[in-house]
Amino acid sequence: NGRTSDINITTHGSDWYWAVCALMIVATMVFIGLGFRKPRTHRIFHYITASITMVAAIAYFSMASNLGFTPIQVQYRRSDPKVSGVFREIFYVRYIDWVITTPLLLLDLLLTAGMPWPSILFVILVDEVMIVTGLAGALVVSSYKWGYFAFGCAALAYIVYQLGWESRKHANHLGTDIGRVFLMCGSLTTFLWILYPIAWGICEGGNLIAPDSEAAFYGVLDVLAKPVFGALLLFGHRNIDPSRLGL
Ligand code: RET
Repeated sequence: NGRTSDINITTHGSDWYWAVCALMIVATMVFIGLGFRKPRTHRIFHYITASITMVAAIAYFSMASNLGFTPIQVQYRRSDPKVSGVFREIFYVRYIDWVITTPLLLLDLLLTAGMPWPSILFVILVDEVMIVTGLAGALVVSSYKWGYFAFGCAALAYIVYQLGWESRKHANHLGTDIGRVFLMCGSLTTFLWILYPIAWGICEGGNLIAPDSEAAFYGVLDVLAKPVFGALLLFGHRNIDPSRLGL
């Protein structure tokens, strides 16, 4: 069945990944359907949000099928680098998902706050740095992986500052209704995004929990950060004209 590592998901992990995959497909269809009930000029947040769950559905299809991973040596000893050791299944496909979807999540939030394009582009660039350092760290065997992790955490700190301070103030200036959607979706995002490096630390980083537990941890986070976040965001936008955001 294509297994080439010692520590893998079981059928329980796979079933859970299938369930999340199905949920992402349903969410994508609902978000697109809701968009079609609006005039073309009012669909921007539906398109962005549906793209996020669409990409996630394919990532979850891959992981449920036990694809999109590479075996990475864990329990590595610098004193004896040739020791064959144990290999853990590391799903690099997560990072392909995140490198596409986290900029779209930030676009949802920063457009809601009416932020100027140069600010949006820089936050997105920092976000790409965060995801790529996370991938590099996950693939590195030695303890240098924690160096990459530290760069990623610094990038996340900048994103949290932009969401919690600059963008929140900007959203409040545009009106109390816009301020309220931003506060709700921005707070949810800040809270959830801080949990991702914790999951990474005990899965890809420290190999402290099994891949099935990893599936549960990241799966719950992704359901809250994508379909639940998207539903709240689109609901919050129901009475907001995009022209007020310069869109
Ligand atoms: C990594 C490891 C490096 C340090 C940090 C990370 C943060 C990742 C985040 C991911 C968010 C993903 C989302 C996916 C969509 O559902 C890459 C784990 C800080 C915040 C929201």
